Amino acid sequence: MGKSYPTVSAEYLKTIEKCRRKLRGFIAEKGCAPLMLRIAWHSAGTYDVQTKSGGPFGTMRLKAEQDHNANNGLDIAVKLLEPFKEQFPIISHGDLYQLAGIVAVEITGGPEVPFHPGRQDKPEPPLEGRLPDANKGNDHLRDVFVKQMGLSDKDIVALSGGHTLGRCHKERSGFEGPWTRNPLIFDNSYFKELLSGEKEGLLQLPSDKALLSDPVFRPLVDKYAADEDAFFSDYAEAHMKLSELGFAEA
Ligand code: TBV
Repeated sequence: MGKSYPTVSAEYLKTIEKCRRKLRGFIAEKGCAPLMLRIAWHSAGTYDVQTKSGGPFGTMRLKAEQDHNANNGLDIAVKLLEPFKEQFPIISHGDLYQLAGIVAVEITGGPEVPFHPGRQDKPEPPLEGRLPDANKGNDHLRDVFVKQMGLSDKDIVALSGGHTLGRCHKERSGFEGPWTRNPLIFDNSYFKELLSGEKEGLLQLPSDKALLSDPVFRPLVDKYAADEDAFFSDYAEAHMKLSELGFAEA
């Protein structure tokens, strides 16, 4: 609603498409789709709608932001993407990290998330402490996603399905293990596993389980577990909004 995207040059658009193709091969070959989705999310999720600060503007390139507690391990993602910045220097870090997140979802079997280029990198990292805490419940999730980022309850549940990819690493977050049996496949299995209860070898964080006990979240969990098309459609919309927080506002 009311987004007006910047005009970028024909050369920039062509370079984005080249970079997108190279990213598809690279992310598939390295099996790093989960990490690419996480860097995109931790970049964008720092947006604060009140002060219009933070957001997907390439600041994860700065060591200060990589050193934030929540970002443990994302220095690896920054290093993996640096050769793309060298090969395609006109692409901003902000566009590169968000493009990598969208390609990660696409090549693991998820929906196509629309990508709009033109983010301009910010010089300073956001304040620390804006990303959610996995040990907290639904009030906290709403404080971060709705009050701070300006997203909706539906976006919270849809985006939580991003945990269909990847796993927790003891040395990064203190938690250990994947959410689903195929952490390199993007599907609706996160919701199915959540509903069918805890199992040997799979993980549910306190914040994952909290989705089950909320009167607004729970019906969406049920719906996404039963209807993958509905999940993909809401996920694609929510991911696009996330990737454009603070970008091209009217
Ligand atoms: C990793 C946290 C996408 N998310 C991840 C870890 C943790 C959380 C493990 C890090 C590690 O040890 O390597 C602890 N889960 C949370 C938090 C909450 C939660 C903080 C709080 C309520 N996650 C996410 C969104 C998206 C993701 C919006 C993307 C759209 N996160 C994500 C992936 C991976 C993590 C793909 O946040 C795997 C990375 C909505 C990898 O395998 O390396 C869940 C939500 O519920 C809050």
